Amino acid sequence: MTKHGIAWWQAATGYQIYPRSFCDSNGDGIGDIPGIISKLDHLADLGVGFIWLSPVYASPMADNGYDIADYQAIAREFGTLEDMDNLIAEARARGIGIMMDLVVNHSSSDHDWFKRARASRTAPEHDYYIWRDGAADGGPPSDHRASFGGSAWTWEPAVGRFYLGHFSPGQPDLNWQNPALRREIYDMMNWWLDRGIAGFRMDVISLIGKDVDAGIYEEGPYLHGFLQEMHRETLAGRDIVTIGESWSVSTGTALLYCGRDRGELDMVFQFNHVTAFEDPEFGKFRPKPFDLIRFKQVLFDWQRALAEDGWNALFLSNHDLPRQVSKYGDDGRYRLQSAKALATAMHLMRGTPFIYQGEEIGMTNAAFTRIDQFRDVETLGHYADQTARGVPVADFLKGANANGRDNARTPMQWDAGPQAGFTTGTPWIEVNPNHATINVEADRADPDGIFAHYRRLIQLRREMPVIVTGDLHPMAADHPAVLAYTRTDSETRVAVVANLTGDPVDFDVPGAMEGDGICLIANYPPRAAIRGRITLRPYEAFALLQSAAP
Ligand code: TEU
Ligand code: CA
Repeated sequence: MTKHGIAWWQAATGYQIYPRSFCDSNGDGIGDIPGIISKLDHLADLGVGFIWLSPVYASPMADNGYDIADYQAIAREFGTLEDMDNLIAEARARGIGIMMDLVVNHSSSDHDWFKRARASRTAPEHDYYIWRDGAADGGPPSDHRASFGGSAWTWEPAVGRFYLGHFSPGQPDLNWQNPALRREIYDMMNWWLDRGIAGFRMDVISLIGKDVDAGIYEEGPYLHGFLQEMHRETLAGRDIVTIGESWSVSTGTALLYCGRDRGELDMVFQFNHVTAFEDPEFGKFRPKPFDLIRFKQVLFDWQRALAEDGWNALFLSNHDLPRQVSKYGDDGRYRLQSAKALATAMHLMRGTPFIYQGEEIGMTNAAFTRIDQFRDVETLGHYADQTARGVPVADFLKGANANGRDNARTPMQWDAGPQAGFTTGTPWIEVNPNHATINVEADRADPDGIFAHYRRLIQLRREMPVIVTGDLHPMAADHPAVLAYTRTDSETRVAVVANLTGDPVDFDVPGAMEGDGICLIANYPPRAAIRGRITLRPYEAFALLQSAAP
């Protein structure tokens, strides 16, 4: 990509499919690839440019596919390789690319590599994983905790060593120091790229450069060397898009991944706006109070950091995070208005927006009252850890409902019928009872629905270069209720204003965004001008196209 040219993925909007919960074609209660194909027209109507497909590879599903047993086979419950090829072709026929999820920090413990690795110290695959002797007392080599609870080290009697599972014992970490392993990964990536996929979303990519003996896991010393090698061996010269997921990347390190001359990735998924509101000790299961000023500061810092180089990914939701209308908006009285306000605020920033399935109709977090309603390895692991530490069950459940992953993984709500039209059988996790009113069919029938609003946002990005590449100027950074900014290029200015609270608020329009304008999008009757003091209605949001930049 050149500095002034626009790459296809910068003007496009991404859509994340979590296959298990999207659409079940055969009544086994599990979403599948033929189900996805049957819903491609919904996504084409929405206007998305590419789909980020969460993992569909062969897997025992300990972490719903983020534990891969065979990178070149499709999970039986999701379909076949032929189905996958059909999906790629059918999506392509609608102008939609398929971005695969690349999970190569770890494999499943069911992968053949690991089966051989754990059986013998002399198997070539033994060194594909990370083994250490026990401590002097026979315990684990370090006190490193697994992300999903318990020790990160698991004893393997057959080889008399511990292996590292940074997430869980079913997800042994791959040893990127081994060149033969790296070769296998690059060959596998090329095999997928040659099938016509549009790129990769790389799971927890900042972990691959770890230095275990130095206790460095995130953004370790080998990371960027490996990413550059990967780029040379697989990505270079292909018209694809890549995005690396990292829970540790900061504005200070982002350009190391996605700077234009780095030869690594196109974008990063960063989470600074999420971790800013987690408890330092109990993490996500004990949320900290939300603070809009801090939140805006994080988002605007990222806009500033990637203003000249690199590229932002814009999102509030995914399969690991709560539904955004429940977390940052109001999923009751102002569900419609707040879903649209959040979308307006995010989609008109500089970067590539990502929509998580169901977000386009304002799906909400499911509420669970018992631990046996949860399926997620993370929630169940932390439940065990935290209740053992004395956290009362009711307190844990409160945190799990606020920030647990399953609450956003309930089936896609297609219609008001039984099981929301997701399956004719029994879904793998309960359908949210509010599908009686919140569903695709009902929302799409409403010209003022959330779907129509998203479709308009996506179209604006496709049609207006200022939304893709215009400069972003934060406005009223200290306002406790309003998120506002302008986007400018030499010809145009777009003013974006969103009240992110459920109260009417007074807003003194900053001089740099005062003026008449053409309303591009709004969730209340359109305004034709903003100047002086205006009163915004609950969750009111709009964008005005104004005359040339000052
Ligand atoms: O998530 C990265 C990750 O670090 C998560 O554990 C995250 O901290 C947590 O889910 C926040 O709630 C990726 C995938 O997106 C996630 O689904 C996988 O479980 C994880 O990697 C392991 O592959
Ligand atoms: Ca199925």
